[in-house]
Amino acid sequence: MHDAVHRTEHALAAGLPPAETLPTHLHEALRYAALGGGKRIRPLLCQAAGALVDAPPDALDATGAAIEMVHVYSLVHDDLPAMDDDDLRRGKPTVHVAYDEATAILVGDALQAQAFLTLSELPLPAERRIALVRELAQAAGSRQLVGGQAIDLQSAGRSLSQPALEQMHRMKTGALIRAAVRMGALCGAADVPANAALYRALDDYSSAIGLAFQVVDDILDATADTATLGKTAGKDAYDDKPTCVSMLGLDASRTLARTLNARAHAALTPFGERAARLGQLADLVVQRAH
Ligand code: GRG
Repeated sequence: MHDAVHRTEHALAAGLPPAETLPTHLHEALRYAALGGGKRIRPLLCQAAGALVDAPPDALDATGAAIEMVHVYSLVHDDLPAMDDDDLRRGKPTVHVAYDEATAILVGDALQAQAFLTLSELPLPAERRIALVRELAQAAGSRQLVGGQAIDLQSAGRSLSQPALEQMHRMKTGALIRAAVRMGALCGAADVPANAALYRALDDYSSAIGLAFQVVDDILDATADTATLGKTAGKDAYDDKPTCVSMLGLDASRTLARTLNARAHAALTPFGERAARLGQLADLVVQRAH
């Protein structure tokens, strides 16, 4: 995993415009946002799913970097005063604090465009590149990531039913996680109908860990301190946001995270040892909350 994180870091550093490229202020901020931080869970998932189908490692590295670019853009925009208004992310000042608001908006815009440019230039056949672009565009769009964020912003101070909360999390957090897993597989097994069982199992896996990821994020927001998280702790309660912890309580949330982990592992059973890395990633997500 350490090696995979290193490869992602390298692919991101190589895939982003150098800080000396005009406008230097923007590119400096862009690299500040994207490099040297974060758990890189989505690229790790992409690489682990790709390993299952013997996808070419260089394509997986660049694909993981593209997914991370979309993720970082979403974090930079989420931290803006118009959204979550946060001043700490990955243990350092958020982009609008370190630079300014306009720069943070532009950093997000540029990262999103760079992600799709990266996919369009992958060392893969054209139809595979189109399938990857489509997958990421669907996950990042208004029916998934952006839509989930819109619902989240509307729901502050309101109560949501448990299915509505779950739906929001599937859109806001789960969609990009699902895309990361599917895109890793697409790098090696492009024919989805011919590999229907594989994609069904991977979707079951990512649906479980996508939700577990959010449950754990809610638990950590309620239990960990700011220094450990690298972002402001206790923000959900402060913003009066409905979360898994506020609805179910801490113990039931921890039990749910463990149940979802078991579900993720069950989905991987048909692949045996070949899916060991995906299994370890599910454990990594859930163990953070204990
Ligand atoms: C602005 C379009 C738009 C979307 C924002 C990312 C996001 C959607 C909101 C952030 C708030 C939040 C707590 C989301 C749920 C879980 C999540 C995405 C956490 C951050 O991801 P990690 O834990 O972060 O993988 P690192 O820093 O490790 O990459």
